[in-house]
Amino acid sequence: MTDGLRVEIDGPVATLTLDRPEALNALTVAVKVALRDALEAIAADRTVRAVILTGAGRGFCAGQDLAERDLPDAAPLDVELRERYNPIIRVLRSMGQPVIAAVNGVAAGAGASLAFACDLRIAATDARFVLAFGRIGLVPDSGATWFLPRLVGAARAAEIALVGDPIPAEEALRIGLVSSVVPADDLMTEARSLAGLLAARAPLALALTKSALERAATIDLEAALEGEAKLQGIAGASADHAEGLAAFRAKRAPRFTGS
Ligand code: LHQ
Repeated sequence: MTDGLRVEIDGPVATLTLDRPEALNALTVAVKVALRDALEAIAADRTVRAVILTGAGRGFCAGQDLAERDLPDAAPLDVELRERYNPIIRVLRSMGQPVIAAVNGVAAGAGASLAFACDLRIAATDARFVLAFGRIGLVPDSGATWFLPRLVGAARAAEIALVGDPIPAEEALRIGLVSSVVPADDLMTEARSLAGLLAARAPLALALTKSALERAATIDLEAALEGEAKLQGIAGASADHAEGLAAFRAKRAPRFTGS
């Protein structure tokens, strides 16, 4: 437990819980630093194979802690983004392990961006996404303008970002923003089950797949085809690929080691 963030490692699955329920887990400097440190440590930990990000209480994350913005030593917004938010988004995207956002309640402002930056999102029935930036005269940040069009298409992204109406969980499911919606009481069971499934996959192949998907967003088909060939060369030479083939032939479950 550090400064509003709970870190639990259970075998190959790490669960990060934003833990300031009284403020809907709004992000203070301490939480942002703790989250970045925890993600960087997990990224370097080969024993962790899947990550869950969730929130304590009735909210997922209400974005920037607005009370902290009133403090005399609060950094200018652009500095705060460059120094505290953007590094979190970068590590979420670059770490090899898949990250699941278990969106237990409202995800607003940079809290929504955090969920968008995860690889997979599952939501509780009463979760909602709020692009709250415009309501306080700000622009979407922490990757929201990059992730949204890629997740839901340009037209829907413009509607969400400009109009800013809350998106309830069922609507988020319909437009592809989340991959499933489950009753609140089942959310963590579902998240752990999905994490367990991912943790049983070949870690190197998952990491390479993440990097291929990331790169594909900014390159043409020719470059994507060549990039896939290069990554497949790496995956194909791995012990996990040999193990996967052996397990298939022996009709047994594979035991991947990440090498
Ligand atoms: C909060 C917050 C909050 C503190 C609820 N802070 N206490 C990056 C760079 C640097 C600076 C600028 O920003 C950014 C990116 C951003 O994230 S900008 C967007 C910042 N976030 C917002 O504008 C969201 C503000 N919150 C809301 O609009 C509502 O609270 C939502 C829609 C999230 C939830 O509404 P309700 O379910 O009705 O809950 P509530 O409003 O009653 O909030 C519950 C408590 O949480 C309440 O405290 P209280 O002591 O009255 O019970 C709120 O003050 C507190 N809280 N958000 N961001």
